Amino acid sequence: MNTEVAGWMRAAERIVILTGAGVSAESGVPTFRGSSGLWRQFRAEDLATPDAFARQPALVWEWYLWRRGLIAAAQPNAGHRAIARLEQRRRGVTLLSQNVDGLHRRAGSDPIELHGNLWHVRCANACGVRAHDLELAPPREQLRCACGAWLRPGVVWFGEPLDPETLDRATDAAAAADLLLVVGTSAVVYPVAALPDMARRRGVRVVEINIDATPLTRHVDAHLRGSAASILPELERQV
Ligand code: BJW
Repeated sequence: MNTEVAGWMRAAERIVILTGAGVSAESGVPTFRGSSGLWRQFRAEDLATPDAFARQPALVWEWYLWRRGLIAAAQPNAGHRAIARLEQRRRGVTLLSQNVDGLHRRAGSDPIELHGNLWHVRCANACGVRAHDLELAPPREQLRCACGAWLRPGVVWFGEPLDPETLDRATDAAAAADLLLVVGTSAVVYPVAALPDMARRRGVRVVEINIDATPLTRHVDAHLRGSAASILPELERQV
């Protein structure tokens, strides 16, 4: 099956790769769902919503600062690096990621980040202040914008719209692809979860790489069961 998929990749002019938390799992970054997912320890509704931030900003920041610490200590894995090599070696490869951890960038990729980036902050009061790569740590004053409001993580929470321009770019890329690789995502969080189905209806070949089945599995042209860090380098070597 991997050989057939590698053949599809060689023949494709435009390849889109859509990644989720599973691609960073082997770097030691917890996924969201599943037996060791983040949502098992913390309820998403308690932490990753605008309401939660409005109620308990300090608690939500504590969770994000804890995750920043985990991610800062992690390294991109063989899966991230295989994607970056593919982008460098071939024209027409577009990376879309739901991940906010920045590990694709550290591997040398230039992803379209659909759910934002954990290393970015912006003013929670939308005064216009945005910043990248702030070294944020308690004390709490550092988490305040110059306008006096809280700063917030530059990520997309449940109930918030994705940046329309970013979503349009991702949708256009997926619709125009010859091949869409969907890697390490449970494919349940919308609107991103709708991209593979939209692409398939437009005749794009869809391949899923995941250690488990997902709601997408029965709709794809091929499901490669296994870890992103083992399958992606194997495919990249054959392309
Ligand atoms: C491996 C592996 C290995 C493990 N190798 N694989 C339509 C229907 C129903 C609901 C909705 C709908 N449209 C919108 C909604 C509501 C909601 C939603 O989708 N809810 C569903 C959960 C039901 N969506 C939203 O609220 C979105 N906003 C929106 O639609 O706004 C509309 C609007 C318009 C106008 C005005 C106002 C609103 C926003 C969604 C934002 C998601 N945010 C998060 C948090 C980001 C910040 C943070 O990190 O703290 O994004 S939630 C979380 O889930 C995170 C992820 O990017 C996202 C997806 O998770 P992912 O990546 O798939 O991870 P997991 O853990 O779920 O899966 C890991 C997978 O890897 C598993 O399959 C494993 O098997 C696999 N795996 N190890 C390969 N080694």
